[in-house]
Amino acid sequence: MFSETLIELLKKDPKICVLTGAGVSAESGVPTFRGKEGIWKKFRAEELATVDAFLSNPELVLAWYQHRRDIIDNIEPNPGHYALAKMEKHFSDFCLVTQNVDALHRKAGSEHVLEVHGNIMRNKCLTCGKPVNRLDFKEGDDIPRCECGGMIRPDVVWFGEMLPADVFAEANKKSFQCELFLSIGTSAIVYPAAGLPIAAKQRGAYLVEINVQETELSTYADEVLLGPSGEILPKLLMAAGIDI
Ligand code: BV8
Ligand code: ZN
Repeated sequence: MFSETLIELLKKDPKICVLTGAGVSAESGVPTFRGKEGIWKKFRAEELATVDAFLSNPELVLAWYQHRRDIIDNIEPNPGHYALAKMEKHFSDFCLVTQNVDALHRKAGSEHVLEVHGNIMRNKCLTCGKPVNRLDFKEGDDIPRCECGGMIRPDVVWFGEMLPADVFAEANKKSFQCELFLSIGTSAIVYPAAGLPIAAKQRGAYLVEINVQETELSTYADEVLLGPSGEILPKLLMAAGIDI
């Protein structure tokens, strides 16, 4: 299942950078974005995850995020999340970058998580950017407002918005320096995050993709491991002699 190259590399305590997407949370019950059961099946991403969508229909956008928070509140990390938390402790130079906004990596024990698309459990004021804690929005509620009068929105990166500069700069740096890059559970089509595995490969990293199906990245990867990340990651650690 795993190449000798990958197992030998893992045994050398390489610098590792990991990019995760919605696929790593799928086995926990979080619907992915673009799969058949994807949360975006009714709407296109651009109809919901944009500032324009929020300005034109804040109730719909807030209700959609509330729906996602309700799902996330009732689920647990899966063995894939736990394996990544174990890797963070085992390897001396390990960087976890996630596009996910579900906070499941932290819940599984990962301590340093680069959330390049934000976090659905955090909110902020659309006008002044003031951070606002938990926001529970029920249909019919007024749009929550900041003291400055601005509307409160989820602290996630919408399409057309910049990624948090400091977080993405660290992710970029780590992907340039790593010797092994794992792209896990992502369709690898949303930029600039999707550029990280490519940058790593261009600088000589060994690029491994873990997914249940091929993606745009597959032809570029040195190794494609087809299967659910919750099954593959624990097996990979065991094959490398890392107790999980
Ligand atoms: C930016 C947060 C510019 C919110 C998200 C045209 C119009 C507008 C923009 C663009 C355009 N063309 C290009 C762009 C840029 C755009 C972009 O890349 N669009 C794509 C769609 C073409 N990017 C942006 O807009 C970014 N900002 O470019 O700003 C700029 C520059 C300078 C100055 C100012 C501005 C912002 C991108 C961030 C958008 N926010 N989410 C929210 O969550 O609601 S994106 C959203 O997609 C999520 O974050 C998600 O993480 C991300 C990627 O999706 P995936 O995680 O990959 O999920 P997906 O369902 O696609 O795939 C799941 C995979 O898992 C599948 O491959 C599946 O096979 C696999 N899988 C399933 N089960 C398992 C599994 N794998 C393993 N195990 C399993 N069990
Ligand atoms: Zn404000």
